[in-house]
Amino acid sequence: MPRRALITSITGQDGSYLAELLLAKGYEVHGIIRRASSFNTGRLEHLYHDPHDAGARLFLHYGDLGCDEQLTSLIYSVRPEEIYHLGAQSHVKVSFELPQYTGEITGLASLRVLEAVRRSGIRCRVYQASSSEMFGGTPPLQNEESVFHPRSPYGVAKLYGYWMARSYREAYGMFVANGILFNHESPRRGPTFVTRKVTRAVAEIVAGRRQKLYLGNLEARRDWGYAPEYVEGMWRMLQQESAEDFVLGTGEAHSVREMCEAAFAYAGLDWREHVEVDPQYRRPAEVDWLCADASKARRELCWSPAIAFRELLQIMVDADLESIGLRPLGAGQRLLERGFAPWHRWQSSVSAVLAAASSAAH
Ligand code: NAP
Ligand code: G4F
Repeated sequence: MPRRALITSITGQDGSYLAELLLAKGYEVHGIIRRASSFNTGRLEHLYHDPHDAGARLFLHYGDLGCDEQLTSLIYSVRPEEIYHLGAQSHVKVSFELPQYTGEITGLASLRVLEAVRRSGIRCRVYQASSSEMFGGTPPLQNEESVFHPRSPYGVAKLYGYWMARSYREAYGMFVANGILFNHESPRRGPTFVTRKVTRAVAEIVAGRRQKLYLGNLEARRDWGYAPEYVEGMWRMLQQESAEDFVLGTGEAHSVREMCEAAFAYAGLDWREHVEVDPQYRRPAEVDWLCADASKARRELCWSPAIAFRELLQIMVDADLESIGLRPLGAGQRLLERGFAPWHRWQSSVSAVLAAASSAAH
């Protein structure tokens, strides 16, 4: 029998990569998607087979994080051995506009998952998608022992989920691991997060479709890594003997300004000619500087990311150029081909990349 996993919100950046990783490892994967009036499964299309096909191992189920009916019934019917709770309203700026909704979907939904598992009596391992946003105003380097000081409704909601995970671990002996992940990006990153906003703009400027890109705070510093490597870390957390919390990040931070400079320069452009500041993209409270100390993950999970900041941007710019019909500049593509075996980007498997990243970490 294949091992079974349930991913809440399989349609997101991480959900889609994780589904791919688990399928490559032989799992049967069940994912929750929410009903939408247009397709929201673009990140999964290359993986999906008709469930009637013999050998189908990916199954999608409608559900919403605002309500536990589907969670409970899936946990009973699927009886997963591992649950990856990834679903969230994950945009920090949006959380200031929708604080109550964010509390409901990003915070309380974690409790819904944990409580559904507890009531089912099924023994399964749970991954809680915690965030470096919980550190907020705490100066770097941040690790598992650092003080939390969230600076947004999103950060506060994530902190609620984090403590619920710990509480269920301590009160009921459940296997619940918090992955405290720093920013991780990819060609599948949502287009309103800053890296993807920049790499898409670079591609469109190269194509002559636009001239300007409007951003908010250029001085904030983030620790940006490559998403497929982070889903490998999530999986490793659930393979440990006991449940613990782990920080994942590269240990290198850059400002939004430096990120623009590097992404535009890769395409032979001067960012200063194209980027303008628009205060509407600023947040009521900013998180100034996040930078991970991931030494515990290195030591105990043998996890260390191979893709660095500039390489990440090269991968993303190449993918965005290709997605609008231009020829990729090639460094991002070559990097993955050379270091990580065949890379097929947006529409197809990254399993080979993950396999190579995993063996590189050992
Ligand atoms: P993402 O791309 O924004 O994906 C979020 C997922 O949640 C999507 O599948 C989305 O569905 C789903 N969702 C949102 N509201 C829902 C609802 N009411 N009911 C059901 N599903 C709902 O996020 P991500 O970057 O993959 O991140 C995955 C998790 O890790 C999130 O919890 C995020 O907060 C956390 N995290 C991310 C990072 C990072 O840098 N990426 C770092 C730390 C923690 P649709 O596709 O239909 O919108
Ligand atoms: O790309 P961002 O929106 O990501 P942010 O706020 O760091 O949150 C992401 O990472 C968290 C982990 O630390 C996750 F938990 C969360 O779910 C999400 O994935 O913004 C990064 C920085 C911020 O300082 C922001 O103020 O970029 C700055 N920024 C400047 N101009 C902008 C913009 N961010 C966005 N989204 N759009 C702008 O125009």
